[in-house]
Amino acid sequence: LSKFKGIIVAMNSCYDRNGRVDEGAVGELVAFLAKRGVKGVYVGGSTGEGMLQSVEERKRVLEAVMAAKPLDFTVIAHVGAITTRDSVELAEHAESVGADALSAIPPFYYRISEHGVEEHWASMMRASGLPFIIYHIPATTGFSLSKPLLQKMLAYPQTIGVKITTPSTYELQQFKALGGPDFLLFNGPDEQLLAGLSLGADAGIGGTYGMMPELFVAIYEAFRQGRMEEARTYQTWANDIIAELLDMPVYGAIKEIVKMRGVDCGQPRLPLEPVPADRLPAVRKLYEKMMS
Ligand code: NAY
Repeated sequence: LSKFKGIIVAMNSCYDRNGRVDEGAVGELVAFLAKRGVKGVYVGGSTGEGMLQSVEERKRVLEAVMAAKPLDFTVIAHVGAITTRDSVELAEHAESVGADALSAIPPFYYRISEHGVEEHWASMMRASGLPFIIYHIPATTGFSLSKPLLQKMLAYPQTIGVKITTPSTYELQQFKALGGPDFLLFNGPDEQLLAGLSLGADAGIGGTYGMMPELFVAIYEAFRQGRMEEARTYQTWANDIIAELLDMPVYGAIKEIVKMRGVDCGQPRLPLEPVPADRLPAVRKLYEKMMS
């Protein structure tokens, strides 16, 4: 499981001027991140806009990642979709192209029972031999992973972990206790990485990691080596930047900063908002602060 332990970037999807998937830019982004010491990438999640893409587009983004990645670079394919059918197709595809693991949110919009969600996730596991990571993000999906459902999911040997995006580390600690030492907890909120690691997270998956990978690798390494004061200084620095970022359309702003760092991934797909032109100088200032 060591290949999942570290900083994993919830990477952007890249589009050209016409809004089409830009495989070349996806490859450049993977190369940019790999050079900065991150463990791997999480493809097609919230930051990756997977839910705003067709099944074909999601496959193309993943294929571009696989083509560009270095050998020892971990790739987690987010295959969550509103229909089990699409998720199953994406799970089969992810295995066929050599991804290291699957991950999925629960189905959204309809209120699906716990049993229905379990079946949805189990279908993806049955469709591929890949390890599976539950994506728990109740604020956006409206579905909260309960301890009894997690307990049921633990009975599937493919379930290796939970990526947990909740504003409380209590739940993270409780899930870790339930899953045991070999069950992986991935910290979701970037602003809580150090808190999550302190309470048992094994790794972090985050969207702002993509624009400041060095800082998050530094937090992770300092924590692992027991340099807590240093880790706290880095996390505080990251949070000062995130606080400003959250005042803007966040996915659009991440893309603007990634572009300033050299990789043009285009605009986020509507209805996600781009940064309005009059806020671009503020993004530039934030970028300069981040690089200083
Ligand atoms: C994903 O799937 O994109 C992620 O794992 C990223 C998790 C992000 N949460 C959301 C809702 O996008 O990186 C965080 C988040 O953008 C960051 O903590 C700022 O709040």
